[in-house]
Amino acid sequence: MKVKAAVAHAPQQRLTIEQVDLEGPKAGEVLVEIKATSVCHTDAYTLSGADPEGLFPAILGHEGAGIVAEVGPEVKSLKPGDRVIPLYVPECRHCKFCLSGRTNLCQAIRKTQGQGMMPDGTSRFSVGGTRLYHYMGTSTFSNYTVVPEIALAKIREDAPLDKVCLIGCGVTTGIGAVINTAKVRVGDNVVVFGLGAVGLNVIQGARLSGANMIVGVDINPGKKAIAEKLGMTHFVNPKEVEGDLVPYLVDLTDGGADYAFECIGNVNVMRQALECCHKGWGTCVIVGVAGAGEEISTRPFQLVTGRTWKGTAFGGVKGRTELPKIVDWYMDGKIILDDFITQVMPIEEINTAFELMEEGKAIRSVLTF
Ligand code: NAD
Ligand code: AHE
Ligand code: ZN
Repeated sequence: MKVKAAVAHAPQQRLTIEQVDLEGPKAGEVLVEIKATSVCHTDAYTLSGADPEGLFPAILGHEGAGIVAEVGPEVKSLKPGDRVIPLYVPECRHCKFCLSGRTNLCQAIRKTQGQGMMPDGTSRFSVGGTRLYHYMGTSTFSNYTVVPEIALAKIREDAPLDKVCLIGCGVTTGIGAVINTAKVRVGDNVVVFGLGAVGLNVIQGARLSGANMIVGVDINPGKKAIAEKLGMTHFVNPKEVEGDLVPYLVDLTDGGADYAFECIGNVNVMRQALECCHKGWGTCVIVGVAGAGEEISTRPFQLVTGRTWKGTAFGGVKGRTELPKIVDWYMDGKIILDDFITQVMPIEEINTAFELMEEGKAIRSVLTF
């Protein structure tokens, strides 16, 4: 079938809206009509050329929501008309990782997903006979996409797709990082570096967990107001701090953060985030994604003296099992989501959405088809 997609032909080039060929779903696959998608910083990171797994030409996008249009052979859990959120971390419920009870990182299709292919090693997208790569197993910058059944969370029928698309990444990642990965407890002091959709949702998760101090750190003072609405108690602009940021944060939090979250993708900030943690027990959670070849470093003494570095993908959430509950939280008014949507625009304006994100003028732009 012919579909409308935003194609990324090469790194650092504008996306082009094109009519693209999409093959129907094969065994275990599902054709989804994407109704809305938002742009996450990870899309911009891959488009920048910094992603070691970045492949071109590709159809990017991983924060979307849609309706099942057709199911391939052997698909059992979904039917046409079901509302779904695509999952860049699938949940097969059979692999060693799924059965471990220790991680959400299902590995059933990770290899082919990283190669921009469906699990059978081929692509469903092409244009003018040229193969297009899938992206993160989701490729939501297209009005139709083919996704493995194990990478679709079925959600309730009354969920507004132009809102809950954010649950496909930013909202879930931020809240999950706090609740699943860090397991923040009542009274903990939390420091959050980077107040984009991910960091703001860490703030929201920290408030829900009953944190005491919730310190937000961002070089863009325009993020202060929304962060305060979500529960931030103290704002720190590193550009306004005299002297080193780390001792400033350690002082502010009476000895250091119980938990610090890096939500930027900057390896220098990842070091600051670890070193502002409390001696003896503070834990730093890495959420941001850093570019090819970049590495983190610190004095091993920081770890010897009781600080921990850990990381999280998709907030440690098992998507098929847990996303329906997160959608319920939104529908029941337990979590804020609408405030993150700063722009709504047609897919034709997707390049503007990327520009607004880079300029710090958007939290999330939602694109509709
Ligand atoms: P974003 O661009 O919307 O937000 C980043 C924020 O960081 C901005 O407010 C910016 O002003 C701030 N910032 C930039 N440099 C800074 C600095 N030196 N000090 C303080 N603040 C600074 O991005 P986002 O969509 O919220 O994503 C954040 C990061 O999380 C990205 O690296 C993204 O790739 C990653 N991410 C990871 C996961 C995961 O599963 N681990 C999921 C989603 C996003
Ligand atoms: N391709 C990158 C990896 C990027 C990365 O870490 N992605 C996160 C999700 S970011 C969503 O906005 C993730 O899920 N990681 C786990 C995984 O298996 O990819 C690289 O550096 O190679
Ligand atoms: Zn994302």
